[in-house]
Amino acid sequence: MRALIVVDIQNDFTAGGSLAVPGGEEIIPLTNELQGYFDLVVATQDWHPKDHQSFASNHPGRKPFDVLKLNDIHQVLWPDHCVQGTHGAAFHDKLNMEHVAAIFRKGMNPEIDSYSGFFDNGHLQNTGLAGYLRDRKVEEVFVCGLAGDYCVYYTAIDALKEGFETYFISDVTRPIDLEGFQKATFDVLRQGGKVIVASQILG
Ligand code: VGL
Ligand code: ZN
Repeated sequence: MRALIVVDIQNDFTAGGSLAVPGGEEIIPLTNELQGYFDLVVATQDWHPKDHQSFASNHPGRKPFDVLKLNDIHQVLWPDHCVQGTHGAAFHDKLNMEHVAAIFRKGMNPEIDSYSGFFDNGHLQNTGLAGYLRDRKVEEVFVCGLAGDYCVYYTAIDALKEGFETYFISDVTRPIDLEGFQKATFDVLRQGGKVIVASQILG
């Protein structure tokens, strides 16, 4: 079975959002089209409480994109984004959610960030995604969404660690930082994943 994991296509990561990824909304038409080619489609949703420690606003004197150690883990500080129940946290209106079988929310623990759809950044707690995919006999996972150098990248790496054959769809994502994205795709390859483009699936 083949699953598509649609990562964090939410208002705050697209045009007009508080942490808008350049061109983020451009990937929505292909994301919608791809869904028809999979046995299973799941989505992840960044879903933070207001007091989340990844927000610069919760560290007086710090500003967005500063870096610090949070409980011993490297942490980029972000603008407030994807706050639970807000418009910014909702999926983009143009994203087709009709065929999405399950939504895995992440980033709820205020003390730790969670880029991957599988685990928090300390690998302390899992979201249930790996077990869900295994229950449905998924062996191959394909990842797309936002942002390519953060949540999509970490989701792909954890998929590999969990033993799934993993495909990173490089033209159905956009990064926050281009250099980080190049590193991310090399790392996916190095760890045994495949980097592909949508046309290889759509035919
Ligand atoms: C993300 C930064 C902070 C992402 C989430 O979805 O890539 N990036 N939270
Ligand atoms: Zn976040």
